Amino acid sequence: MKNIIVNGYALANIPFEERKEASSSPLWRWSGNPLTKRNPTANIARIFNSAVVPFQGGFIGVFRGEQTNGIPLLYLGRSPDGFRWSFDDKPIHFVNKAGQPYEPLYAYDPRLVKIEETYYILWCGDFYGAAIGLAATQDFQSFTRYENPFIPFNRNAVLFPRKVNGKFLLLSRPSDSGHTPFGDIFLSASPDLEYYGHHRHVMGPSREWWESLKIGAGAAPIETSEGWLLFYHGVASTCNGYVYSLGGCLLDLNEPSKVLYRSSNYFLTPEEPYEEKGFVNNVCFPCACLVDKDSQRLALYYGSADSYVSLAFGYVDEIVAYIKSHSVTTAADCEEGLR
Ligand code: BMA
Repeated sequence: MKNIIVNGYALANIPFEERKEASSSPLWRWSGNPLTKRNPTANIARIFNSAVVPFQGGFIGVFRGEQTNGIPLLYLGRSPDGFRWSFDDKPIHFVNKAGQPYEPLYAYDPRLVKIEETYYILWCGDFYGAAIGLAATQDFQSFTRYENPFIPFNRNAVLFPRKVNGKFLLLSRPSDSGHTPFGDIFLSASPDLEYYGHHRHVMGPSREWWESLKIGAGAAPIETSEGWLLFYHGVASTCNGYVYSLGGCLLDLNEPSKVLYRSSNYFLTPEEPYEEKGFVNNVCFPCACLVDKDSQRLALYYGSADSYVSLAFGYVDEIVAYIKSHSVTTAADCEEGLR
């Protein structure tokens, strides 16, 4: 296997468990799944689709808390080891750049990306319809909300962990106002996270059943010498509703709108009881990934059945090798994405 260089954290205390059973996927599930239980606090009925980063020797996360009143909001959670979490009782309080309070009507599917010394939270919230929300924090105590990056409808926003060619890069998935039956991943550039342009198409659904309806970026891309490793969700439509699986691809380092390799197989598809059965059945929804660049160990946090947070593990070099050896791309994947 080619020696792969991974850019990112040296994370000796990454949550990890070695593979216990043989499988054809480069990812395996934690034997203790799911990580969260129902009704973890008085106000929250379920926690799922959530984002985690290393912080001050432990881990901190922004969690989708589906409240008992049915409204999703963002809650902070803290953990010494990435496995055991405690959650705040109250949702995150945001202010805008003028210091005025901003309480989202709803907020879900957060992603969390560290760029230089700032952590950015991205989510789906209300802007006269579902749209992308963005806020910054350095200490997880004060949170400054940016203006809405895009007009509605748009979801699944993820930032790259560094500027590329001098610009912040944001992946997103334009959608509709409901349970969108379509969806491609697009890339947009910004000099300041306020203004976005130079939009490019990255990739759309494929001919594989598990990602034949729509796709959406999952965790923040991981920089490797073989390209940006992106985990994403793929959706299939069945007679009993949507099925959310999880797969991966490698994007060009300098022009990430170009797909280099794309795994034709999913990495995880709903198979375990906590993925197949829950508030919404058959959902594996990745939102965050921790990587130890020295050992190549990777921990992926994904939402299961819209009810729990679950964990999967892998080695970056094995995942990259798997994507390359199972790759099927189309002309639309590989082009610059500008028409
Ligand atoms: C999507 C989002 C996700 C959810 C998924 C399955 O549209 O709302 O938060 O996990 O549907 O219900």
